[in-house]
Amino acid sequence: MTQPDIHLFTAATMNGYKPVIFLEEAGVPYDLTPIDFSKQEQKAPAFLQISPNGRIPAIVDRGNGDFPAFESGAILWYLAEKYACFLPIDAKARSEVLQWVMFQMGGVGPMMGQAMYFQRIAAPNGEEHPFAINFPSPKPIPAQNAMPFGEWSLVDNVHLFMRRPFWTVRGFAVFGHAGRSP
Ligand SMILES: N[C@@H](CCC(=O)N[C@@H](CS)C(=O)NCC(=O)O)C(=O)O
Repeated sequence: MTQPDIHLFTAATMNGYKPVIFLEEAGVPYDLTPIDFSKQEQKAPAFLQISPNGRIPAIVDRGNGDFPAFESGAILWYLAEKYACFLPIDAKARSEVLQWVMFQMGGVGPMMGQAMYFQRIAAPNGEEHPFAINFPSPKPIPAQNAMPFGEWSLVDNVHLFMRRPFWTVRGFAVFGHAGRSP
């Protein structure tokens, strides 16, 4: 039996869901290796060849010379181009989607990750730092300032950005984070 092109390395986390959502929504075959953080599998030398930052998600595209990709936003972008879906072709529409993917990657994701670390890991372990805990965490964006269609506001209305006509890699990038607050 032929193997699917995409082999995914992931775990059940907010970033880990992103390529899974893409692959399921696109209906393309893939297989996956679950990465067990408790065993530090994300830092194993073989995995670092695929994901140099030692984090999930990552993919290997067997259909493209075993091309490796890490960083969830870059993976979504790569998959969108490979399968020609969930990323508009028109330059302005495409840029608009990618602006929000970048916003998620550079803002929402890291800020929520850091907030969660200080609130849920450091504090219960005796490292309670109010300065870090009170550092501004991502706030809902007023709908009128969000998407032209009111499609997406950060955490206050998950189902709006999921509406099918607007379902692109932008939605896949924010889905895992949108329903949670640090
Ligand atoms: N910017 C990266 C973040 C990836 C990331 O933080 N992954 C976490 C899980 S959500 C991870 O692998 N953590 C394990 C570790 O840091 O050792 C992306 O979007 O792919």
